Amino acid sequence: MYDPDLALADPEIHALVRSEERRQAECIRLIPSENYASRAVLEASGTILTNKYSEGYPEKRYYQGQIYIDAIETLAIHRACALFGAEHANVQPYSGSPANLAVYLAFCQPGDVVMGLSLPHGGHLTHGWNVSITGKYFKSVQYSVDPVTHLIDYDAVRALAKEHRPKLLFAGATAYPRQFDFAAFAAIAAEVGARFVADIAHIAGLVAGGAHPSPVPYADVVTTTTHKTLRGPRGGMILCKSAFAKAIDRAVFPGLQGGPHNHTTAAIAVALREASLPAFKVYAEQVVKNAKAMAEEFLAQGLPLISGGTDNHLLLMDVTGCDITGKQAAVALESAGIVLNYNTIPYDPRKPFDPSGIRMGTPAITSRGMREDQARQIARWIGAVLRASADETLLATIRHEVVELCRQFPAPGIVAH
Ligand code: DSN
Repeated sequence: MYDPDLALADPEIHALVRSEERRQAECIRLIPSENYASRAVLEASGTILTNKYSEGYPEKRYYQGQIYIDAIETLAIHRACALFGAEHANVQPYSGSPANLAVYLAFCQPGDVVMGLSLPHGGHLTHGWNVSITGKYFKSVQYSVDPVTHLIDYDAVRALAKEHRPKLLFAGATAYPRQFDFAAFAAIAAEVGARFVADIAHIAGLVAGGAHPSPVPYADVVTTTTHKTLRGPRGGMILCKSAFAKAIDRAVFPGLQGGPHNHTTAAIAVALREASLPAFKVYAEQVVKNAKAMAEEFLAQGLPLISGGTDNHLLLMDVTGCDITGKQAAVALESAGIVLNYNTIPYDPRKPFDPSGIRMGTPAITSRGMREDQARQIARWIGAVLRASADETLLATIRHEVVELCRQFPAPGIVAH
């Protein structure tokens, strides 16, 4: 039987994967939702488990041949519950958006009122933003951050919730550099009879490692992706109280999805095991230390950070004071080997496709073993680029220094070729 490896079977795709591998190895990855999965996680997600269909749940499947798949999914569920102290876990959502959609399906009817942080203020599309199905099929009420402090104003959230009485109250963000007061959200949800949903996609690794308070004691449901700070494969997970287990499981399957991606489930199980080890706690704490070190360096350079700093893995900067837009900044920084994304800032006068801000985070550099000194150096490079983004010589010099730094800190999961 002819069964060649990728290099032989498809040289074009093989070459592109190798090039992407080199790019990931040789640039500084600051996109806060990205990370480097370990070799073990990558290996699990590249296995023959991809060949198997397994609609249903362990010991309740619609296809035969599940002896090992059941064992793998059961391990993943137990590890998720143990790591986060949850009563129930569903590890089948394909990613964060399907995980959130399953929560709507479990608890809402179309047209019900739901409430979340608005996208331009750092929320997520699936927390009810108008272009998302969650903003189209449900009556979405969006809360904002305070115009001066850029922090969530819990009194304002309470007032809005009392006015609109949502069925679901989401806490969670893609661009909020501060901690969430999950107890406050739970109290507001209880006052208005809402289910409290904490979407911890960005901070799951910090929660697992004890570097951010956990919502699990407070939230009815916790959703997350598995590939950001948690450092697993691309996937999703829902944690909930036992009382909601049946509703959540039925919403994921058969409500929303077909067969689970078993190779991903196995890789999630591996990542959850890794996250339970002492080294992961050190990593999670260092992610925050590195972000704070970057913030200090930016502030020392007079570069303004939204909310004045960070408590987590993420920083959001208004770059317009450097006479540059967010997009121009992101493009110039990529030329210098520093990859981040342009982002709206709260109350941004500019459009989302070329907003005022850049968003950056420290999970990936921390996974490479970089610490505060490297974080400060990266912040100095960013400052230099923002002040002279058209200086090709400067960009090339920094690019060279970035590659040197990256060589000193090999990325997990990437084999040198
Ligand atoms: N795309 C993710 C992020 O970058 O934050 C959110 O889903």
